[in-house]
Amino acid sequence: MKIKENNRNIETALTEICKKEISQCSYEELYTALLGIVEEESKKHVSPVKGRKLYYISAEFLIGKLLSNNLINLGLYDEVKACLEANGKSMTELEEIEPEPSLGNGGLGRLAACFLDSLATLNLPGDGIGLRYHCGLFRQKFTNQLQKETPDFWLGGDEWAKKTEKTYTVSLAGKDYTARLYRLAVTGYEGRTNYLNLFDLDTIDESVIGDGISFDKTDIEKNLTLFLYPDDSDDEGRLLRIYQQYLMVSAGAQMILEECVERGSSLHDLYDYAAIQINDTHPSMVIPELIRLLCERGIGFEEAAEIVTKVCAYTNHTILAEALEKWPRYYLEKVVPNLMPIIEKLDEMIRARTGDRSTAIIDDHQIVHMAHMDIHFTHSTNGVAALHTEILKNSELNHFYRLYPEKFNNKTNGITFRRWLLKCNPELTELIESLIGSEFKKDASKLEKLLEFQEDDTVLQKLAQLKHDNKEALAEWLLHTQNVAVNPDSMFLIQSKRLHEYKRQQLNLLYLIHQYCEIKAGHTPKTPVTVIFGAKAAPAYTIAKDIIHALLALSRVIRDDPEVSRWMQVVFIENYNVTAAEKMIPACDLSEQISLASKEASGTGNMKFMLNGALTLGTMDGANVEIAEAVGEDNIYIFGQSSSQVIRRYSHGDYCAREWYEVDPNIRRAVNFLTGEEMLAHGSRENLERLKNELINKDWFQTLPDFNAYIVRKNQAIADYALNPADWTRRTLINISKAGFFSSDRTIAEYNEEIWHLGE
Ligand code: 26Q
Repeated sequence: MKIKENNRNIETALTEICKKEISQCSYEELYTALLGIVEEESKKHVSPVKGRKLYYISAEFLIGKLLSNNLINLGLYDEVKACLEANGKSMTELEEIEPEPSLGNGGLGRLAACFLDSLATLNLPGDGIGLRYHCGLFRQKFTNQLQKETPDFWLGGDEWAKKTEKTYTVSLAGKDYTARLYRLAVTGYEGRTNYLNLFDLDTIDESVIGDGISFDKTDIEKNLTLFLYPDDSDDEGRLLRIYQQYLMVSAGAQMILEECVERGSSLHDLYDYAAIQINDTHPSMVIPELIRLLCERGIGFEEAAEIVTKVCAYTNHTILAEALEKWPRYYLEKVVPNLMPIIEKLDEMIRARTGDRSTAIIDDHQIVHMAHMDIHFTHSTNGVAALHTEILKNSELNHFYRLYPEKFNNKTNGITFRRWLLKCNPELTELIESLIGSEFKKDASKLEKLLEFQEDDTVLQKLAQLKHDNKEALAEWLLHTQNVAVNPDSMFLIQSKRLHEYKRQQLNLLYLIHQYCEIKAGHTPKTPVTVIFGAKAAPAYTIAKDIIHALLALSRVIRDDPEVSRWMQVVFIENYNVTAAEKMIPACDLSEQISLASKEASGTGNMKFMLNGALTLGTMDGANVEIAEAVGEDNIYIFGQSSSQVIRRYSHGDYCAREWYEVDPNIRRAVNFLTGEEMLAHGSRENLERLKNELINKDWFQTLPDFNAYIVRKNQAIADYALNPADWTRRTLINISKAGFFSSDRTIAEYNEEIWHLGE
């Protein structure tokens, strides 16, 4: 279908493909037809690779729905939308047909998706390599105020990722399996087309899934790519993770070498053809695998290790000890017997290089540390926000930093403005364009031009109206998808992200209980608020699930109490995903980024909310620090302990939650409420008691010391919003205008200049 060249418009193309009038077509037919049109159009932007090409290997790519995004990037969106509307069809309804690809979990996966968009937009040759999970991350359902996991069968029907004839043999536990390549075109905004390469086995059998998301974990021929991060609370689950990882890296490494050889590489010069970015430790086995493949092709071990070190770079996304992958040696001996001798040799090389056992690849307890292998055998280790990189250098990875100061660098995360502004907030995009032109779409720093309009009442009024419209749209979506009615005239406070104790949804919970008690005592807030959560908890993460339970129970307590519900409503969105985020973010007034300082490596939701005109209530953590610097202290609400205070408290080991509980009546009242009669009327005693005990006896993420500061700051934000709305809007304008730095185009340009050197 050659649309532009043949001068045929979308209308003719659609009618021709569907063989009937558009008004007579079902949405399914239109979706299929448009998918074909996008495919043809994106092929036109494929161009041969010269010089170095990037391979971004990641266990997750949280790409979101693709139709509208691709149409925007190809410059077809407006035409398609107008054409549909002229024929009585709605773009919104069409979008609902598309299942959301379930290929990621949270930040790290979404970042990978933003990066693919920016690479293609900046005309850089860069592909993704990952896995084609059949059910991906679970679908979240709430029953009796508890999270239940069900499989998300997102595949089937028309798919963006096309099956290819390319296969690679991968040996798992000594047995050969055939990995098949699926390819998904990644369109750039007025840029080139790259690919996301996803591997799968032909033998996967969805019928082995039993109750919920349970399945026989041992039958890898049938289950290997069924789910993303299968439950790793037992040995079998952990082994399955390693099987998955090796399928991805072995097939990926073979594909990379094949492509480079086809383009003329002798493999000795691999560096001139490939740059490989290892997205956290999940793809770390690509290092020994590439060495193995190079040796098989006649290169000596030492040279192979050198080539791989030059080609590969590693990104660290977390400092939480439990997320740093380390595997007992016997796991690897079982799953990847071919790699173990190579990992041993690498370990020996490091023993010869340094006597510091804390940087060993295989430690004295026969545990293999994936991150250690990454740092030793790549040329670059980067953190994802300035503070995070400093913490890596000065504490978490200090011994490595001393060995290789030149390897450490920072790349503050970013988000693609195409999805997180153009796609999710077309009204704001239009307003910005009417004020400063369209350059900001490809050069985000141009948003600063908006500062000129700080005192322009007409602009501020338009901005306020637009926020209100977006809140009405979210209210309608909530009614339609979640069956809850919310008041768009209230202030919208949103905390949406994975459920984890370090992100401290429990701090928000305690605040809400506090407010409930205050309202009951006659102290009403300055304006009604709607507090919206979106979060999935890992299936085996008990306390995280208890926090969800408590929030759902509290939501009912409030709903059933007219005295309180006039002022406060709590909504927990079921199955939070990219699609939900696109509805929520443009409607937010106050963005909650309240992780314990030092724990959130960067955060990227914080950037999305800022770009869409929310103010941030946050701790000095991750990229919040850089957001605060960009907007200035008057335009953000910061509270809580600093990262150095937190780190000190951990190192002294002298934090005692119970002491805080015992001396502070506010804390005691809120924590005790968890198992009071109101909550027990809607929640389960077992879950609520467990959470209460956790807070009093452990509180590993120091919720209680930040509690009072959080209350004060949050109530200040609510009062400012209520009492001085014009000034609030002015401050949201400042946030939007300062969001340019957080474009993933800037991040990718930095990776390219300092790590990849693509196309050279
Ligand atoms: C590791 C071992 C065993 C089981 C699971 C894991 C595991 C799985 C997923 C460890 C980490 C992840 C995902 C991490 C993640 O999403 N990190 C986020 O990355 C974002 C992008 O850089 C940052 O903005 C967030 O701050 C960070 O939390």
